[in-house]
Amino acid sequence: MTAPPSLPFTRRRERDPRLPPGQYDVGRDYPVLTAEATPNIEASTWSFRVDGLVAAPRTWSWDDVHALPGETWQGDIHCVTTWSKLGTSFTGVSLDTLLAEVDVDPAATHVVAWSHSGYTTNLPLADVTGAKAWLVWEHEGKPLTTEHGGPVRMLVPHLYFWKSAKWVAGLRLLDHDEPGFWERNGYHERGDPWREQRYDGD
Ligand SMILES: Nc1nc2c(c(=O)[nH]1)N[C@H]1C(S)=C(S)[C@@H](COP(=O)(O)O)O[C@H]1N2
Ligand SMILES: [Mo]
Repeated sequence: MTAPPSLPFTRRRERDPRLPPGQYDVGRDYPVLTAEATPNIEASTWSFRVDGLVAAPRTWSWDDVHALPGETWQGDIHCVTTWSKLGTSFTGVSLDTLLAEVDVDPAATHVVAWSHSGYTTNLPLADVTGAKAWLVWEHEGKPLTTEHGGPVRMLVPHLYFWKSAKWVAGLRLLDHDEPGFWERNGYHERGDPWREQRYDGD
């Protein structure tokens, strides 16, 4: 018996293992997705507040967050509308660093992030601690543009990108879950792209 001829032309190109199910590589593009009107916030007036279940609320200015140890994150981001941007980077400060400066009540289980523009999104506290979430002001070495959330946005890259609030203004610590803007409009409470948690009930 002779071996059957190999048919290399029938081999499918392998899917990039960095792509979660149902996602495609958007390439160099970086789409803008904004539900509200894009606000114009100056770095000099931007602030970030942590309140709710903390011993005392705390507010940081642009200069305050820049005085903290900075970090550059490299990896992939995934939008629920199915584009992913692979191998990108953002620079800012870890939420661990900020939360270490407030006394978090052990009863806190969830957070709501809100934006200067009124957008909100909810997350389990465990999804914004343990080196998983940042406040960022640079994208690929350049200042974050206004349409992408500048001067400062959240970055929670292990969840769908709607959890990464642009023009972020604060984080409220809660002892219960409280749906944010998209979560009240049919999107999943957690939004793990590897489990394809796009919509409520997925
Ligand atoms: N304030 C605010 N943040 C937001 C959004 C928004 O509409 N408003 N959209 C979310 C969604 S759905 C995505 S995919 C990303 C888009 O970020 P980009 O416009 O920088 O690509 O921001 C998230 N953060
Ligand atoms: Mo999105």
